[in-house]
Amino acid sequence: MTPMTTAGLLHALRQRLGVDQVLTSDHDLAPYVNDWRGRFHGAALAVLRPAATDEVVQAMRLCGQAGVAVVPQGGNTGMCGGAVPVGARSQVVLSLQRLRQIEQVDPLGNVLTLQAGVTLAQAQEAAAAADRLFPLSLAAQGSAQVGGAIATNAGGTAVLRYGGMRDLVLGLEVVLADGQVLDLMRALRKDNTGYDLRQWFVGSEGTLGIVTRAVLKLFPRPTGVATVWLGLDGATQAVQLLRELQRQLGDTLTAFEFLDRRSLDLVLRHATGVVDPLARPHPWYVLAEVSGGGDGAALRRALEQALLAVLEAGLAQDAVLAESERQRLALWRLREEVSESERRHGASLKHDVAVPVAAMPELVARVSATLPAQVAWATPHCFGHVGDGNVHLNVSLPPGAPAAEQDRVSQIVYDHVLALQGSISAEHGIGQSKCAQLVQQRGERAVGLMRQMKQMLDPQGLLNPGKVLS
Ligand code: FAD
Ligand code: 2HG
Ligand code: ZN
Repeated sequence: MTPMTTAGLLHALRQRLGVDQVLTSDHDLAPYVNDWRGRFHGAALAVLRPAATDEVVQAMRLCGQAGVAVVPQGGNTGMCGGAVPVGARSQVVLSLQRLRQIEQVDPLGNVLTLQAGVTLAQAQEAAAAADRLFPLSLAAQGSAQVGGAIATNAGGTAVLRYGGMRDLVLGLEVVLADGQVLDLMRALRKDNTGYDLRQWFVGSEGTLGIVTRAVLKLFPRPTGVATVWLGLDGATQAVQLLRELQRQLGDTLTAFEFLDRRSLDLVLRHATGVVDPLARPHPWYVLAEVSGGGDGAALRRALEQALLAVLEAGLAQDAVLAESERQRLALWRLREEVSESERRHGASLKHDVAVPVAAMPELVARVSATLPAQVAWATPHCFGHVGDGNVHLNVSLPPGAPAAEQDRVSQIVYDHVLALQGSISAEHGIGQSKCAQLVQQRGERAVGLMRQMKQMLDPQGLLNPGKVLS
């Protein structure tokens, strides 16, 4: 068969998807080929905007015939450049943004069936309208899509109680590289019929298939909530505080986030309408939340009692409880605005790392001591998810910081992480920015097996080349 020309491909795609859904002008392409931080810039032949699984199939088949690679894209909020094409202008971006139907909310089965382009916020709203909770929550939830969260195995602020995306996916529909549809759309809590193929695609960052639909777990919607902001002396106290609050409050403790003073300073400087809620500065802060059934009064009493004990024990130095929903949201903003404030401050190196929870203070201590000693400008600010051992050890870049020094900074962080049996990507994925570290992290044998999986599912290398496995 004669390979299809570029013009032939674009013509055929326009016939199948509609003229308006195949974008080619530089102006139209710009939001799809640059990431939100302005760190990754790509080029594309076109952006495709199918509206249904069948159109994704047609696009995949045509691109396969033409030998043109496809970069699946959700909300383009990813941190590792996974949704931005790499290389010459020879790939197409396939945006899932028009697959945005909530298909079914089943309150009895506690499941939500939807298309992949639904945003996390829309999924939460659909669940809430049926008096249920879809728990995955992160600051980009207004733009990040369910398909993107599945493809990155996203974490966020509710993992402590509800798990990450891998734990929340019951069923999936995936369009494979050859255009076949893999139907794994079950709503089963138990299913031991052979290998769990769903999990191959969760966290595969668009390199093994395109997620088009999903069945997600729902939970009872908490009716009561109480939120507290605490000032702490250090990371060691944060882990002790977590365990003590869990001991006293059990599973009602649904969030336990932390940030250091540097991170809070970024927010106070760059976000609007925010104030430091405590009278004096502290080296560390924790945002803790309890939630559950009832009107919240009992939860609040239990939290108040626990706070008295932890303040008495010196695990926290000061605390402020939210007195209203407005105050609760204001406390959350202090945590959720860190990434955006960091971006406004300028370019930064991101290190989304995890270690066993008890080792988190040691990691922070080692990195904070050694980094600035070895590279003068490299003082990290730390924030993240204590219960998951997941720290974001980000470093703001001075203008003109040499690339070699930037690489050295990341390598120093990663060496400490690996020495503590940790992970160089806790929740953001590998994308295009961490491919070089994958073998060091996972070892030749595991990465070799990943390559075999990729070869089996995508022998032509059509899906998101240059990501995860370089
Ligand atoms: P994109 O960025 O579009 O894509 C990400 C990857 O998934 C790419 O490799 C892409 O090819 C692939 N992909 C996208 N859709 C599909 C699909 N349907 N099928 C197959 N592959 C697909 N992440 C966290 O884990 N925790 C956080 O707390 C968190 N907080 C954030 C806060 C802010 C302010 C921002 C901007 C981002 C944050 N993120 C966080 C990162 C990001 O939001 C998540 O990784 C999210 O899951 C990405 O979703 P997306 O739809 O934007 O995916
Ligand atoms: C968070 O925890 C996100 O807020 C973003 O994972 C982290 O901006 C980052 O580095
Ligand atoms: Zn995070």
